[in-house]
Amino acid sequence: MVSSKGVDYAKILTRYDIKAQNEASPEKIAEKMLPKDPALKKVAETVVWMKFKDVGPATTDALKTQKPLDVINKGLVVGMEIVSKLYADHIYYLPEIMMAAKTMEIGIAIAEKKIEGGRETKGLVVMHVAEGDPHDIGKNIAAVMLRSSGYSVIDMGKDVPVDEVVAEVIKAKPLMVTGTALMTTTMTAFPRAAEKLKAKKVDIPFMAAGGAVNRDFAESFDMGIFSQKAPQTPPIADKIKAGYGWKKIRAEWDEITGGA
Ligand code: B12
Repeated sequence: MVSSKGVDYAKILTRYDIKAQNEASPEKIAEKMLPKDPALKKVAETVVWMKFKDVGPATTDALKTQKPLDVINKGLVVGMEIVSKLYADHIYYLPEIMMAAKTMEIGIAIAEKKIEGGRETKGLVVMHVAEGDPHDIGKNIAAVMLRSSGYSVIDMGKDVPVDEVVAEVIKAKPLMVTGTALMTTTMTAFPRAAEKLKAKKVDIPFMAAGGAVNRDFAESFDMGIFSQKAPQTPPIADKIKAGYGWKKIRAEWDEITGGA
């Protein structure tokens, strides 16, 4: 009879994914991604550790030495990126994501008030999250970026039916329309909306964004252009304001955005 005595099961049945997770503490993961600047680091940390009460003072402090947009992009948003990584590694779950997002929003509201200019609008952008999709955190960040760069935004919110998007674009006549989809089941709303707009002779760039979308998909339908990260949106909008159509944006996408 075969005996199992003396067998070291750790050498036979090793779950390398679990082993890696156990070795990586959230503090170690965060440390690698946190900003180097001490004030921005403090801001990002309040998001990572969901410190509602500390985010205000940390943001106000950072604003003494950093530009408001840097406090948002290099502090608060970096904190949220770390939270997304912790979620992907199964260290954080949805409650932490929601609390971190709330913390980030408190900080954004403070930093946003310090952004100068933007009184005279450069143009109008209609933004929405795809029909059936509740994920609006990324869209809200992109809206802040656009507003702070001097654009007016009509924010239609989340889970917006295709026909409502079409009606709003026809009524408001924006420079461009943006759509966010984080679910593979909802991103198909964009080509449907673009098709309906085309039928009404509307020919403006339709920016498809959000985790479910990639450049190939965004450029697979007429009018579709891609933006991967919220801060890429203002430079694209500036080109549209300068007269670029969706075909030219696609052709010069790498130069405009500095690559993905
Ligand atoms: C938070 C969250 C939720 C929250 C959303 C709260 C909210 N108000 O947004 C809640 C709890 C409601 C939720 C629900 C669901 N969720 Co969810 N959720 C997430 C989670 C964990 C984080 C998303 C997030 O906010 N990230 C942080 C932000 C900052 O990142 P972001 O949105 O990607 O935005 C960045 C870019 O994409 C881009 N961007 C985004 N929008 C825009 C717009 C413009 C114009 C530009 C330029 C850029 C841009 O810029 C941002 C930063 O630079 C993701 C997992 C993940 N890792 O993505 C799952 C995830 C998106 N959810 C998922 C699912 C399946 C669901 C549910 C169906 C779960 C369920 N079974 O019930 C439900 C939806 C039910 C429904 N139909 O109503 C899946 C989608 C899978 C898929 N491929 O289809 C994911 C990927 C989780 C997973 N791995 O399975 N969810």
